[in-house]
Amino acid sequence: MKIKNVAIAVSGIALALSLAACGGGSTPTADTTTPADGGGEAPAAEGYNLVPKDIDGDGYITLGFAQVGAESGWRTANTQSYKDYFVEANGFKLIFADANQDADKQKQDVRDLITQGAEVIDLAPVTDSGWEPILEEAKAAGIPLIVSDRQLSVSEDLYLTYFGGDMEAEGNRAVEWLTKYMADNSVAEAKIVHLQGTIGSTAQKGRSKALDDAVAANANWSLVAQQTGEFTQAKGQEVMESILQQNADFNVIYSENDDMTYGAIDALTAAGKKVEDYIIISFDGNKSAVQMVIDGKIDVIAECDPLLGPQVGDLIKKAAAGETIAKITYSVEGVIDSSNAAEKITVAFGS
Ligand code: GYE
Repeated sequence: MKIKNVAIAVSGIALALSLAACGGGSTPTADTTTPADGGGEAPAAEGYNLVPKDIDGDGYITLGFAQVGAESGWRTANTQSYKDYFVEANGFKLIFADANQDADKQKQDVRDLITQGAEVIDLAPVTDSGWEPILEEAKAAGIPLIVSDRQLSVSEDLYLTYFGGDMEAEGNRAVEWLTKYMADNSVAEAKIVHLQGTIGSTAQKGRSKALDDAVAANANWSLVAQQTGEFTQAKGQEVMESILQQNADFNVIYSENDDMTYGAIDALTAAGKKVEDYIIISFDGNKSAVQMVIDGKIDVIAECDPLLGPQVGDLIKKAAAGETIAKITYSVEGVIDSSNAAEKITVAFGS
């Protein structure tokens, strides 16, 4: 046991050095000494011992990224941040799999990444359930698995670490903003149209829970409609069109991402409604959405950071070097409204 620990520590340092060397442009040294399972005294992260490493000895860690799809501006920025970061100059290679928002396809994607030679897998799960068998397969194959962007309802011994937003906290920030806005502006009632994201994703579950809880707690808040727009602009527009056709009476739109918000705003405009007459709450913080806050169309955006590639890369390097990393790391996020939009647009992602 002791000898094994020393070997792991040394190989971890060797890999860290080889990754650092890659950054500097020199030829990386292969690390072939680490056994498949870390198994050292300090776990890679709580309840989990597999350590990311260069299994095939080609000098790079190959990341298999099981991505959700290409449904939104957030997603485009997220994918790009992985493609930009996981390159040989940073000590990595990337195999990219797009699940096209299909949870079943994504399960096969993870299996394929294992057979294609991924040395660590990053899973951004479409939905949060049914993952145990696949995660066990990855573990049995000695491939550490990172969860990013959306969380999973599985026990913590099945994955190394989670990195991404705290979706319920994002929802709570939006709800707190609305509570204060109503008090400051003497708005007596919130009659809410709720556009939900992909049902069963933690992005939807957390953001929806925050609103459902607030509606239950406030007698003057009610849900006029609650329907999924699947995180896309087209579906957001379609759902809002049908709500408008039913002549629903509402003054608040709680839309779980910017793309559905764009669709809803298009539907309002096409129906001859004045966008400024509604309190519009959105999530993410794409540059065009922040511009809409400046223009007075969107009232508040609960931020969600898509630029996860370098941050996940950092965690992988730390774990590879033998450090114990946090089981969960939430992105630092706030809200964007008229008070800070001019400053936030200068650093906003996307277009
Ligand atoms: O808010 C939405 C995307 O999972 C946080 O997915 C992500 C969400 C994001 O489609 O725009």
